[in-house]
Amino acid sequence: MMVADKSSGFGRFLCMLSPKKAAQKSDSPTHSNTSTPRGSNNKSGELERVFHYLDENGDGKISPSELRNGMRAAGEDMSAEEAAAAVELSDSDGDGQLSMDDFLKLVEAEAGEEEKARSLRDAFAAYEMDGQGCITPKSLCRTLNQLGQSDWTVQDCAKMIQRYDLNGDGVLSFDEFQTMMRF
Ligand SMILES: [Ca+2]
Ligand SMILES: [Ca+2]
Ligand SMILES: [Ca+2]
Repeated sequence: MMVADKSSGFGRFLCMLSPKKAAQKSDSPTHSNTSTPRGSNNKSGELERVFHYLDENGDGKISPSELRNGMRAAGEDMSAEEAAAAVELSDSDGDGQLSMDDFLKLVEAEAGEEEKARSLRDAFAAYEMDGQGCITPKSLCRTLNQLGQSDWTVQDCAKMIQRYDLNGDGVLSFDEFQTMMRF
């Protein structure tokens, strides 16, 4: 739970920082003369800018305190311990700092998680009982039928839900759905 909260905070931070805020640092008065082709390495170029933005002392690495300062500038409070943990997570060579590669890995992992969470939410919304915030046997059955799985009965769906219904209320919450999708 704590890890998830932290990572979503970091994702928000990346959204706030990149690419517009980072772009503001390069002081071009007009946007029109930056006619760089929007090629395939556009995204990693943006991330490089974010990296250099975070790297305050310019040593090519992001220390936990630099990460923390960057987060604070973006309006995210992060404790020294959290910053150290976030760095440690992607620190491949164990020097306690993020190299460019480490940073790209961290961002990629973050983007992957966000993407996964988004598609899970979409999937959940498709199966969810309208306005109830949960998947019921009826709503699951209805959606499966719509998807062409017409041999699924409400009883089948109830059984299916039972297997992943951790709190036993007969319906799937998003958390339970998430657990189910891991298998
Ligand atoms: Ca640095
Ligand atoms: Ca490192
Ligand atoms: Ca439940």
